[in-house]
Amino acid sequence: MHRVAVYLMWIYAFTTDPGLCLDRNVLIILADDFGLETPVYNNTLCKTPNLERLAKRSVTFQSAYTSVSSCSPSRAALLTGLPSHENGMFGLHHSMHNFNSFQSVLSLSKILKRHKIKTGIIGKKHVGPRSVYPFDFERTEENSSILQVGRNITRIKLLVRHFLSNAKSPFFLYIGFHDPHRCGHTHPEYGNFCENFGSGKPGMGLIPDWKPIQYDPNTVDVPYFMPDTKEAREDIAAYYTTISRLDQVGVSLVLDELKEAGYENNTLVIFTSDNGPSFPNGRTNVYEPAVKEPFLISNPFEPDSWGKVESSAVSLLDVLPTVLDWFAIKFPKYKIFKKRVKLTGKSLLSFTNRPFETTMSENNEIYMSHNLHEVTMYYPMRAVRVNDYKLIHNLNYRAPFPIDQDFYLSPTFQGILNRTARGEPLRWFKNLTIYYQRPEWELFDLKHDYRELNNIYEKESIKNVTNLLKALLHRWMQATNDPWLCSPDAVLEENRSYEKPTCLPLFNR
Ligand SMILES: [Ca+2]
Repeated sequence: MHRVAVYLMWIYAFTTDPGLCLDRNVLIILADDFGLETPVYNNTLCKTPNLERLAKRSVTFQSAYTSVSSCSPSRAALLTGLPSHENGMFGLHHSMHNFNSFQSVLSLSKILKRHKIKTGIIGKKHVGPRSVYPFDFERTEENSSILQVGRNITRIKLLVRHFLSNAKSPFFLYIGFHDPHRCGHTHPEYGNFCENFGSGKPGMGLIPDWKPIQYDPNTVDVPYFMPDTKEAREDIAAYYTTISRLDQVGVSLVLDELKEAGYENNTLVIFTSDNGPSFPNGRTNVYEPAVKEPFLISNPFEPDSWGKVESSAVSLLDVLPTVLDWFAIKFPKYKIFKKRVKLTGKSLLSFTNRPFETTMSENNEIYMSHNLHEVTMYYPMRAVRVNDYKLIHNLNYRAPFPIDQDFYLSPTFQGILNRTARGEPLRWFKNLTIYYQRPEWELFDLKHDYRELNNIYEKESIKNVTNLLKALLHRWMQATNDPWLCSPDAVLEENRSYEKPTCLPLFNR
């Protein structure tokens, strides 16, 4: 459909209902534990031709960050616009971890349903309770096999087709792929990244729409945060193969279904990942490989913005404001535990509306809030990134940094453990002592130290920068009603005679 025709439809929608934009839809494609291993982000070895195709219709954000590098907390943050410490999803949702968002939280799907926008979720949900995250159409791990709805791309294609054939504008469809999440912990029979699931090899089943791309471990790109060892290279090669499944469905099949159903020209498409890959410095950290995400926004009404590469820093906390802005819905006023909820993210539509302006540069702060991953992994961290500086506050720095079960069993981490035990060279940029034992505060100059190795927190000559970042972080924690506001050396009191939240000292240093 031509752009003029689309605009006429848009104007018509405003004429009939000045409150909402009802002629349009949103499709969110969320990868699981996917980093920047794609030519869209300058890794030319890992082939993702369909993501590149989407990038040609999108604004590509070079500095997009998740607010927390853990599956359930990240998804909850994306769907509520609130950091994990505010929405209550402190760690993983499933099994004995049992984390849930607070009952009073208003999620994106709940808000959209109130406005009669049809909502659908296919694939990995991993958030709860259901009353907070209701969808009209749900095919997730709660009522299906996660491998079937999250990794079997033919099955996903048919589910998308089913949803679209029964939908009419406006709708909101959220597809949560399980690729390229690790698999060795739960389904080792399919390989470390489920790279053999549906491959057609004996006993692996066959996904008709998938043509696996195989990689030679000797020729993969070993990023700086990985050990350059045989086992790590094999891990990366398997990860690449699983990315080929994500690419072939995530962009190709799903977008083809959208086009076939006639919604290509009025659907905002957002592609991103919940958190970075399960590698060292990756998932469960707040270092760059953990929190930096692929992030594409395709606005069908603004073809002039297609192919644009944007350097402004953005957050997955911006997704909810962006979607509400797209539908012209105001964020509802509400409270959690009698505290007013305020969004700290912003709509990103202006990046797609004004292609040749540098926008939002005045608001370039990115915040992160991590608490747990698995229930045993209490390691709260708060971080702020402003321009080239990133400040990390490790609240539980007195304990060693915890390792999750999934990553522990990975060939990469087992290799680090075994080589450490045998006293062999790690061929890694850190060692386990550095990895486990972290100082309370870390400050990095990302421009000159992108590997985040040189902690300049104590550097006198930049004390003004340090103090500014600390003040910004504290202000954000206050604004988002952070229960950890006074940790680790004071107790937050806000009842009895304390009218305002007050930090009372513990004298525990
Ligand atoms: Ca994840």
